[in-house]
Order: sequence, then C-alpha cells, then structure tokens
Amino acid sequence: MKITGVELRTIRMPLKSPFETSFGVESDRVAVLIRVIGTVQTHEHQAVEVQGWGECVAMEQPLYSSEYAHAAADVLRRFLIPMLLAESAAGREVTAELIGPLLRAVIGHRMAKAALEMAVLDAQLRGSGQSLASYFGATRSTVDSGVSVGIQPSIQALLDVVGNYLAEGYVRIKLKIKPGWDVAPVEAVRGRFGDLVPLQVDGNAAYTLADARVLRQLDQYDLLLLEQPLPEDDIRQHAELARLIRTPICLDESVISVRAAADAIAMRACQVINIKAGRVGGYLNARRIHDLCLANGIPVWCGGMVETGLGRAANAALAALEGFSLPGDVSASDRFYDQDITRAFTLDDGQIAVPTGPGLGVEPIQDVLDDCTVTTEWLQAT
Ligand code: NPQ
Ligand code: MG
Repeated sequence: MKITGVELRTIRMPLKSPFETSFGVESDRVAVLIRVIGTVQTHEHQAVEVQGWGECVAMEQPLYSSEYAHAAADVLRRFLIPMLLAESAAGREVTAELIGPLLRAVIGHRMAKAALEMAVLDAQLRGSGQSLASYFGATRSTVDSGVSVGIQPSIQALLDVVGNYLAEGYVRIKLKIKPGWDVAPVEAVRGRFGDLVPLQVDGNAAYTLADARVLRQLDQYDLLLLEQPLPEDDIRQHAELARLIRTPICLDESVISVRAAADAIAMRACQVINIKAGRVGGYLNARRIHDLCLANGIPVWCGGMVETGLGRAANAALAALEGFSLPGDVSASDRFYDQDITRAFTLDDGQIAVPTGPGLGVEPIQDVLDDCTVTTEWLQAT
C-alpha cells in the first residue's frame, strides 16, 4: 500500500476496579493508538483508500517493561512513523511483512513497533478483505477465556472475586502473587473451589532464587504454571529454579523476541510460554514464536496487557492458532472496562468469539473514542 498519513492518539480509560500486581496498582489504562491511512490498488488497478488501527500495549509507567506510553508515542513520532512515510514517499510498496526489516535499525521499542505493524496489517487486510485469523491460518472460531485476578486486600475479598469470575464462566483463573501474598491465597482458592479449577499464578518478576523454598510450597496445589517468578533478564536462573520445583515455569517478560524464546527453550528455563505480540515486536513475530514452540512441543497461551477491543480482537485471532493449547488472558471487555472503545467482547460459555470481518474485524466507536482521547496528531509525508 501507499501510506497517505498516520494519526497518533493517546487515550485514557478508567478501569472498573484497581488492578494490583507485584509492580503496582493500575486504576486506568493510558494507551497509544495508531490509525494508518493509505491506498491499495485493486485488481482493476483502481486506488482504494484503506485505514488500519494499531494499539501500543506499553503502560503509562515503565513498570512491566522499560517501555511506557509517552516514550512509545515519542519514538513513533520522531523515528518509526517518519521511516514508514519516507519508504512510501520513495514509491516503495509498504506491507506488514516489511515493517520489521524496515524498522530494524531502531533498537528496542518493540511495543511501539508492534503497534505500527498492527495498523499496517489491519489496513492491508481490510484492503484484501481477509480476516486476521485467516491471515494467521488460525482454525478456531472461538477461544478459551481465562482471567487475571489482581492482588486483593484480603483472602475473603479474593475468594469473592474468584467466585464471581467462575460464575461468569471463565475457564481458568490466574492469580497475581508477590512475596508475602502467594501460598496463602493459592491455598484458600484451592480450598474453596477445589482441585478441578485450572489455576496458575504470575509473579511479575518479583522473586529471586532465594525464594525457591517458598515457591516450592506451591507444588502441592497442582498449578498449571508459575509465570515469570524471576527478573526479565534472568533466563539462566529460571533454568535453575526449574530444577528445584515441580510446577511448570512459564516465561512472560523474558521472552522479548523469537531468539529469546529459542534461548529459553534450549536452556530449559521454561516449560510454557506466554505470547504477547507487543512484547515481541508484533503479531508476525508472535506467530513465529508460536511456530517455534509448536515444533519444540512447548505449549503457549495468549497473554494480555489490558488492551482495548482493538488489541483484544487481534489477540483472539492469534489465540485461535493450533499451538495455543492453554487458556489465555483474552478476557471479556467488561473484565476491565465499563465501556470499551469497540463493540464489547463478551464471554459465551467460557469462550470469546474470534472476529471474522476483514482485518481486526472491529473498529472504534467514534464518540466513545473521542470521549477518552487525551491527544491526537496527524503525521504525513513532508
Ligand atoms: C501480565 N497482564 O501477564 C500482565 C501484567 C499487567 C493481564 O496480567 C495496564 C496495562 C495494567 C498493562 C497490569 C495481565 C496492567 C498491564 C498488569 C499488564 O504480566
Ligand atoms: Mg505475566
């Protein structure tokens, strides 16, 4: 496609309830959205205007990773979008598959790059009339829906929250843990809801190898997995911890690229991988990691970053690939938002439907989007 211009938008959406993890409490979602406008040539050589949406999953503060929303907007405005516009202005065809190589000279900033690739991919697929799921070669029409449950003020509060999610039909519960809030909440949930509830925990890198004794206590609760217990840059010690505990280790923050995934698998640092497209530089890399894990017998699941309906649509399409054999954090819109910026994703018997329309298959509802918009700017070829 030929790129006409790019809109860069920052939004702020209130969360229904504070979401506490080992790295802090979030009460609203600040996110950067991208809208790419361009033209594609039809078979009859007519120029048709298309647009595509991208969502950057970087949080407002650099607490989950080094990226944060304001910085992502800056690197997009200052480097990534000008590179895209220059490529198109030079008369070279822009496709989603070329975004990675085109932006490779910029080091890091994976969540920012992923948002731009997502917007170009959405526009491209809207132009060709293909859904994202079929572009991936995904087979499922619905995906299992799990839910990520934040740290609560008390065990009783946690049991109430988990009980409500199970009543809503979520098929898997993930508990956020931190030192001092780990064995007790897991024991309480198992005690109240039994051994059959698929249960896992996420430490968000808050532990060290010195906590192995406590983490080993979790082995008795038949958890699906223990997600990212140790720091993101410490794949080697995850391999050591894996030899000390029975619960399978799942990596999240550490898997920032296809190469990091291959390293973690080779070092036996994880038995499962949480795939997040934004964390690995885009949905194309996310599919490559899926393929790598499938070939190595490593189960994967689709992680979440409290996305709006745009990112949720893309995650549902990704999670429909055969290798996503464990329930993901692709929850209903109302897990986090009273009003999503797209049509709501709802839970149906524990499943989320995979959009079938062209591209993402959803788009923002203009007045809802305008209500939560903080800034917008338009960038076009100079
Ligand atoms: C995780 N996601 O798996 C992340 C952590 C996380 C669903 O647990 C705003 C934006 C708040 C992103 C809170 C889930 C967030 C966020 C937690 C990501 O580690
Ligand atoms: Mg995680």
